[in-house]
Amino acid sequence: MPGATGDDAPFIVEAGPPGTRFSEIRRFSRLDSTNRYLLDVARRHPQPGLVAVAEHQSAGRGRLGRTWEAPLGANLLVSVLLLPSVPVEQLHLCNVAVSLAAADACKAAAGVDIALKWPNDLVVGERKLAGVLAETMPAADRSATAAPRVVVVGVGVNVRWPPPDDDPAWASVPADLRASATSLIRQAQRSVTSEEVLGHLLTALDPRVGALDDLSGRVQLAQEYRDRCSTVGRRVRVVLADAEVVGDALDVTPEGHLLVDVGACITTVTAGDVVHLRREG
Ligand code: BT5
Repeated sequence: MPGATGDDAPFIVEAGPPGTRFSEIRRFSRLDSTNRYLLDVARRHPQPGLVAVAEHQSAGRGRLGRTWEAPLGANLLVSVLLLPSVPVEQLHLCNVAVSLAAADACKAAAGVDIALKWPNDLVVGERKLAGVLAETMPAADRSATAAPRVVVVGVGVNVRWPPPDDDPAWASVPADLRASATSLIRQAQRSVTSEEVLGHLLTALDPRVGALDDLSGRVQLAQEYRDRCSTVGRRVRVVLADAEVVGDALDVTPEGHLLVDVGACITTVTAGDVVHLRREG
């Protein structure tokens, strides 16, 4: 069914997996950012479980003003609109729920084992296969009493790009991503579609979104993240806004912060980029 909202590009409406809360998927061929789109929609009508998918994003968002790259039609670019009853200090669990579901989807659709790298990467070895970005509405756009709050979580999963080395499209991959990124087609060596990954992702996400709303569910999500987080137990370099620290990553707190033993003390890292250093010996 075709649809449109205001100035945005036209979209096709599809149903999500039966029995899940994701009853409406809006599929765009081109959009600036699926996260931006759902945040705008939420200002007018916060419809929990609404999903936006784009074949191409002209301004795909990463963290800290960075961009997310994907050529037209090659990868899964999807965002979901959530209205979780989560204490503000645990909002990072929305990111966790989507990360775990995306990892499960990569396994189910392509047989690829994924690890979670703190804070928001899905990796195979040290290569990034997907990135997750959770955003809330700016305070000015929220009513003071509005609860639960709108959270939009977007994930970019590299399905067919970066391509295998012998594919002519390899030339289109920026030099930094050649060294740091991977995709399902590179890891699985077999064909897999974004639609398959999306179906598995939404199916795996549905119970985890339910888990966000109660205490025991949140404890379970945090534990599952710690169990699958490849950063815990590693020697790491953490790049902060204005400094770097090197140490041993000990754990992730219930608030989603990384505890790093830097020798003289244990530092709590709330935001930053992590480099896994080589194991010694
Ligand atoms: C992220 O940011 O990893 C979050 C990415 C979220 C993208 C999704 S797509 C659907 C939804 N709508 C949006 O607008 N965004 C979300 P960050 O940790 O800041 O990583 C960004 C960095 O990853 C870039 O600066 C590049 O170095 C690298 N990068 C960009 N594209 C990549 C790709 N396809 N694969 C691997 N690395 C990539």
